[in-house]
Amino acid sequence: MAIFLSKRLLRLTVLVGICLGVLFVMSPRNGSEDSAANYISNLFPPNLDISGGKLFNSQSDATSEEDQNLEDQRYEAEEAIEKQQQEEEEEQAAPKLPVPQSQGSGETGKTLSETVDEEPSTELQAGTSAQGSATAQGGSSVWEFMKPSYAKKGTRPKACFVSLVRNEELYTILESIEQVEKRFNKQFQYPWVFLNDKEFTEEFKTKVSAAVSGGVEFELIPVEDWSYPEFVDQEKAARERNRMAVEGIIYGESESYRHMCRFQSGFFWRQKALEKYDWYWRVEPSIKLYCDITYDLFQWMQDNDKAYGFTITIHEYVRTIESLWDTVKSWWKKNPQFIAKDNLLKFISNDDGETYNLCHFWSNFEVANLNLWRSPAYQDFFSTLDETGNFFYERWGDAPVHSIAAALILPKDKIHYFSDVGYHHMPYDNCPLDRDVFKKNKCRCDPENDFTFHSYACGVEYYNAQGLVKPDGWENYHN
Ligand SMILES: Nc1nc2c(ncn2[C@@H]2O[C@H](COP(=O)(O)OP(=O)(O)OP(=O)(O)O)[C@@H](O)[C@H]2O)c(=O)[nH]1
Ligand SMILES: [Mg+2]
Repeated sequence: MAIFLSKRLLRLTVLVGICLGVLFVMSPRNGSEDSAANYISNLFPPNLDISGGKLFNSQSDATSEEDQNLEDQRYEAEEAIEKQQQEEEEEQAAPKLPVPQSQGSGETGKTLSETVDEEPSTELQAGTSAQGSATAQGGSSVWEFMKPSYAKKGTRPKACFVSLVRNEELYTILESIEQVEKRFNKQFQYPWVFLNDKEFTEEFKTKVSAAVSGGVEFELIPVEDWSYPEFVDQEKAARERNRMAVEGIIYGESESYRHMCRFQSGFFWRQKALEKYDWYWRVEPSIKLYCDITYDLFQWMQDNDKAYGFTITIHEYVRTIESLWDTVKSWWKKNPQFIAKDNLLKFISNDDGETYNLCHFWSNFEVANLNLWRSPAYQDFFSTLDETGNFFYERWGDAPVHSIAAALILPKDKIHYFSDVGYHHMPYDNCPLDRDVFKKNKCRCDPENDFTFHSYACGVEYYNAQGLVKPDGWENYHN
């Protein structure tokens, strides 16, 4: 075996020597030793091993012709691998998003809706939802999926308030309940659902039950909906939290805040207590309702084919969502069938999707249809986001997650701004600017404090994206 190996080694050494000699003769005359070496190495694929050791097959009697064949095959295989790697890298690179024609930038010349039109419509799996009320019968859009929950216009919708809350927030949630009951729910008596990652105390349940006018349920969140998925590296998550704490990022150090944001993004709508409902209104501790709400918001949403309603818009802290938009873009590229025709992209991007402008609906107030989040499109969107682990490594908030999804997967006319709902969550107000609404609904807020057109809010982006006429004097608020 040793003799066989050394004979072959000798043959190869001679062969390599001849080749190197020829190459040296062909190399540039005025080059240094380095340039000659570069010239030679550039003739080979970068990852080809020319050391010789691996060219031997010590288990066979292969002739030099067979050696050559093996070498050729190996070369071809390496080329194929390289080509595949290159294709994969191109695939993963941030996609160029379609540019609406109305912008006239002339890049790809395609609007999102055109992309959707051209794409063969991908049949969605029929989803299950509240007592079968939104079982999709096919169709590629989220709206198709949600439509069954709009079938009974003019009737009372299956709706509830939902509050994720801690036992220690008993008195601040009681303040919120009092506001909502006084200004709205005493007329309508919609039920409340309270969710907690810890068991609610008896005191909490007793005092809250006494404060609400309709039914009430208290539900413990299953531990798997409020814990680390196995693919998250918890040590890395802890390191990133420490880094954010040092940088002074709000809630940067908080582990529970991250669980909360992930839960509100991907799990609240899966809770058992919500299965029987199509609609929810999210209520947080210490909020205020400044005006009477004299009509049924849920039924209005249902009867007017709305899916997502909000009161305040705001910009996100960029440090908390650094890689979110790239993740969204690659999801978008892979799933054009989920992007709504006539979506609200302009609200969340000033450059046709190239970058995120940080605008979002402030999710501490939401009146929305649960089937939006139950839809295959949103579930796919959430899973894609979740798999990055960045709810934990960064600090992705449920507000940008909900808002980006709603802006992309819903037609824009399904999204509604409740300009008439006076609302406060520390430190911002939505205070009706319309004098008649203000008077009729007995508002108790200072219109001067209305946040809608403030430069840190995104009211301007929203009105522009929806093609709405801004109220007279809005510029005075834009500071
Ligand atoms: N059960 C439970 N609820 C939580 C936890 N953290 C936050 N929440 C609730 O989740 C909602 C959002 O949390 P907040 O602390 O208000 O977050 P935020 O609105 O971004 O921040 P603030 O400006 O401080 O209000 C609130 O309804 C909280 O009561 C938690 O660890 N457990
Ligand atoms: Mg809050």
